Amino acid sequence: MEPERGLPPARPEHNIAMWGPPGSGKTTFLAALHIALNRRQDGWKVVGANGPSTDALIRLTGSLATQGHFPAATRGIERYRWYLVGAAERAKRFALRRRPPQDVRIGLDLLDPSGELFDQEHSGYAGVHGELVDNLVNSRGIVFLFDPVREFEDGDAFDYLHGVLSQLANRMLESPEFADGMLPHHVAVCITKFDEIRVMETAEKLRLVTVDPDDPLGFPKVEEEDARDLFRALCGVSATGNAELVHNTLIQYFRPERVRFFVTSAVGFYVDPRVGRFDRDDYQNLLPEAESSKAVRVRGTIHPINVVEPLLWLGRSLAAAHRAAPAARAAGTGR
Ligand SMILES: Nc1nc2c(ncn2[C@@H]2O[C@H](COP(=O)(O)OP(=O)(O)OP(=O)(O)O)[C@@H](O)[C@H]2O)c(=O)[nH]1
Ligand SMILES: [Mg+2]
Repeated sequence: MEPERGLPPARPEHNIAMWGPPGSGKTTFLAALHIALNRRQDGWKVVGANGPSTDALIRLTGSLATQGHFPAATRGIERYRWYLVGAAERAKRFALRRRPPQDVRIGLDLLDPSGELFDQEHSGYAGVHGELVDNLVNSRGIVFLFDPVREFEDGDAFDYLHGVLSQLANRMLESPEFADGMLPHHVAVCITKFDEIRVMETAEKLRLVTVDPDDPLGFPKVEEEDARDLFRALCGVSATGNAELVHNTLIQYFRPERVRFFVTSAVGFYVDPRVGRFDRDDYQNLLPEAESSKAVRVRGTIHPINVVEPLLWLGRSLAAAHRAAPAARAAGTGR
């Protein structure tokens, strides 16, 4: 999308769909976005494009960050129209063009479906499942959430991927954008819940964990170029072994250069205010809601990890693909 001036239209142009099994962290990821942007302090912010989307942003953020509550399971499909607004290169633009500074806006039309809708048992085009497939056909960006904790226990990520993906491919068969047999979407594959002990330990065993010396909190991280290796390793230890198929299936359907991997956590690691930085012996940011309860709540302040990056990458990639489209059509490549 081109950077816009003045009031943004009520409908951001780039449809981005969240994709992942129930409980993989789709809604929490979105709920963490405001805080994630706030902590970066680089001028980017999230702004609702209309009243209901603004209300949802306030509600999701407040519930997670202030009250420490995780969102309830999503019912049907939620839609949030938000803008990422950045103040990039203000001074330079102003000096060069002698006109008022211009914000950079990335429109996100976000679909947050219930993970249940990706279940094969819902297959068929009727009802909300059909709407989900329609929405994927119309979106060009996908945030694909892979929950390693669910994979350790249930190992069903592949089941939640291949049924819907087959339907998506089937629906796009006649589209010129599918001419080379690859779907046109950009896919940000997000490994969620990096803060969980088993996920961290897997990354450590593979020696993929580093610490940025400039990070005042000393948080462990996995470099972007290593994220795919961690993904494959986590797929390899899934309960059914089927997750190994997930990586290959993604690469089979989507252009490899349009798939990027991110290691993420919506809540991040716990930081004891008295210590002020990451503590290897006490980093879990979840607490049981009540004694002997399976439900959890957030323990301390949230420090989202790689929540902004996938959305910025998708927003920028879709804007670039959109700009390149007329030239590609003129050259006869159809994209
Ligand atoms: N450790 C950890 N747990 C998380 C994180 N994000 C979410 N969770 C856990 O995952 C649960 C489900 O998160 P949701 O965001 O509701 O997942 P969803 O994918 O939207 O689920 P559906 O709406 O049912 O499809 C939460 O209740 C938390 O227990 C995270 O960053 N770290
Ligand atoms: Mg949800």
